[in-house]
Amino acid sequence: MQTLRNLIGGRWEDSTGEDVLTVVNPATEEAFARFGAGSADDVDRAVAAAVTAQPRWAGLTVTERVERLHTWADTVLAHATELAELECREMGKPIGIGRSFVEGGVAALKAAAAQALTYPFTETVTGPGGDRTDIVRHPLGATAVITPWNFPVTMVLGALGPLLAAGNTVVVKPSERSPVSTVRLFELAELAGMPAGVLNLVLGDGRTGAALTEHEDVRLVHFTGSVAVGRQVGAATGRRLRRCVLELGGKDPVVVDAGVDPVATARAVAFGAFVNTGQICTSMERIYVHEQIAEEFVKALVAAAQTFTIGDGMEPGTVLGPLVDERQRDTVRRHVEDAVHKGATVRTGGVVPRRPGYFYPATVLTEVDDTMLVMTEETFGPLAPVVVVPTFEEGMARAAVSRFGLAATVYTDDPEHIVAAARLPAGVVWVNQWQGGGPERLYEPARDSGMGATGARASYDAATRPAAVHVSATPASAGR
Ligand code: TXE
Repeated sequence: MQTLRNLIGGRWEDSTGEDVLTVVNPATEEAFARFGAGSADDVDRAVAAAVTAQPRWAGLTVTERVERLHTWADTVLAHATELAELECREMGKPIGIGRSFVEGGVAALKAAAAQALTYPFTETVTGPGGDRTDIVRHPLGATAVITPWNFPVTMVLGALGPLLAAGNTVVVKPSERSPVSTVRLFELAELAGMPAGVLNLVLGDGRTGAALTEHEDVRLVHFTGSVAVGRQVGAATGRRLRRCVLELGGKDPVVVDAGVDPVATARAVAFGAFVNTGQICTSMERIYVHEQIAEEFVKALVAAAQTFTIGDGMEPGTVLGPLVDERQRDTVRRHVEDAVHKGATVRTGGVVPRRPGYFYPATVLTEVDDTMLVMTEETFGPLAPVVVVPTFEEGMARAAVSRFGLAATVYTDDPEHIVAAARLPAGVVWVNQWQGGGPERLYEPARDSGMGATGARASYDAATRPAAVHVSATPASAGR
């Protein structure tokens, strides 16, 4: 059984917390790693290490910091398969897609590093009388990044790029369900020559996370996770007048218009609903399809769902891995039972397979209505609930009804409908594709799905504090 440790100020050390947590492989239900839950004292020392290391790190030039980030990114890329295998063992993601998401995280880190080279950390504005105003964007200091279990490596790399390139130092607290790949990521950071104390790692659960968000010297918390915990993080940072960036849950709708190719669109929707076993914040969780193509679309969606073969993500043929744990599978099972109880039809899937592991098949539901949990609460599992609508307008109106507002997808070739898509209350709206946009994709989640913009310059604006220094053109010796 592997024992995981914290990295504080460049030293690997055991947590001083009492509780020992274990990491369970969701495909086999076997524990394979353990670690002590980080104590408040561990958190305090990690933040102190970040505070101590920050002036020297900020004292480097942007180019020097960017070079170190590129070296780390290249080291991660060289170990992408190993990281994908660790993620697969700790949360079930099949290694094929796991590797592509690790590569996505590396690309995000490199893109953030590239953006740093053109970001205006200092700019000067000259006034009419020759007065000068220098706008200087200072790093915040020591910051915290708290991540969930669905994309452990990608989430850390995506959050850290702008924070580090801007001259901040970081304490990372990964999910207690998937800490192993993050530990390896930090070992690779050491290998890549990241200076001690710039990157610190404290393992633990919600209590460790809470100690980090409450810490007086943490200047910003970047949190990705549930709405419930996001509210706690927002309250804790708000009370201390510290910044937070919250990327929370979603219940993303898909609206499928008449006139599109029902088979090709069904295959795309199957991918959006089932990849990573539906455990993506921007998974396609509600499907509204125009009645004109509904029958063909549903038939193709069922056929596509049946190609998502279940298995251990380490086996090459696996397309659908297990859910991260029993609790997550129970949520999925509860949503299906509620839907069926209220009149939904299971077209494929819907039955827990008789085998070890927290598996649940790719499931398509029809005769669904908006009173069902599967249409109102975040499922975060491999379900595709389909509602047939008589018009595009009705699909859009129903898609807009949710307490969430993370992302939305619309498939249509009607130019007016493409314009209408932009009005959906979401941080990101994809039209005729899913997940596109890259590092320039500037957005802020709407409604309960989060707070704080990310992407393009917003991530640097969040990672820095602008100060204006106004210099008079009239020398002090000139008398007044
Ligand atoms: O999230 P949590 P979990 C949703 C999804 C999922 C649900 C729960 O619906 O079913 O959230 O998942 C740390 N102060 N998403 O349990 O509980 C915790 O240790 C500070 C959507 O992963 O929010 C972990 O590191 N930190 C989301 C992290 O917060 C605290 C992806 C997330 O845990 C804390 C994941 C506290 N009080 C889940 N309590 C997305 N948008 O992708 C816990 N943590």
